[in-house]
Amino acid sequence: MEIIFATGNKGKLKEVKAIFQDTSHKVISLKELTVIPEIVEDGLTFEENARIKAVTIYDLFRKPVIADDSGLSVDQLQGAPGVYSARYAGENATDLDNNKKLLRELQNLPEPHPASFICCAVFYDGCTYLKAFGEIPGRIIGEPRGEHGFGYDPLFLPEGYDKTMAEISLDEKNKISHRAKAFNLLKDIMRRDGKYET
Ligand code: ITT
Repeated sequence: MEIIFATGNKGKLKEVKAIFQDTSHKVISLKELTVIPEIVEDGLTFEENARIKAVTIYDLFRKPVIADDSGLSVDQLQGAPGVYSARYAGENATDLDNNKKLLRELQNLPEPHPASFICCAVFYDGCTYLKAFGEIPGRIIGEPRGEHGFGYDPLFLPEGYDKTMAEISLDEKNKISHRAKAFNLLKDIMRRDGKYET
């Protein structure tokens, strides 16, 4: 079965393609489709936004869709940037802009800066809606380290690790990350649901 992954984020796409590699599903991205639609992510929770992405893309292409909404939740910032993680430093913010803003917000607060990455992954095919969550605890460090991954990875030290999420390989990230947990669980739920061979 071909499944559209409703994302414009190249980093997510690499991770999720690898997670679905051991299934009979072929994950295709929005970029491989002819039209790249604008999706208005105006939900207040990760699940609402993931569902908006999946339903919008299903309505356009009428093919099974997976989507995720994810972000960083920092304890000392009362859960921010949260669902606004992608646009923390403004509407067209780059990863670098967002990372700089995060460091500015934390600079006068005492260390450590506990935080978690959170992901809600969903599947929708016009009749069945399935969802799964994943989370990874860690902390934010004072300066970026590493070249892999995307987003806040260079600033995030997973609990029990001495390397940031940007210093580990994609394979290693896919063993521990919020997204890997959510999509592996989603795969299990899809299998249990019976309709979808994984
Ligand atoms: P799509 O909506 O097109 O999937 P997006 O980047 O806008 O792409 P989100 O709305 O889910 O995705 O926002 C997630 C943001 O949270 C992302 O841009 C990063 O800033 C941050 N984030 C989420 N998962 C991350 C990860 O694994 N590593 C680093 N940062 C992450």
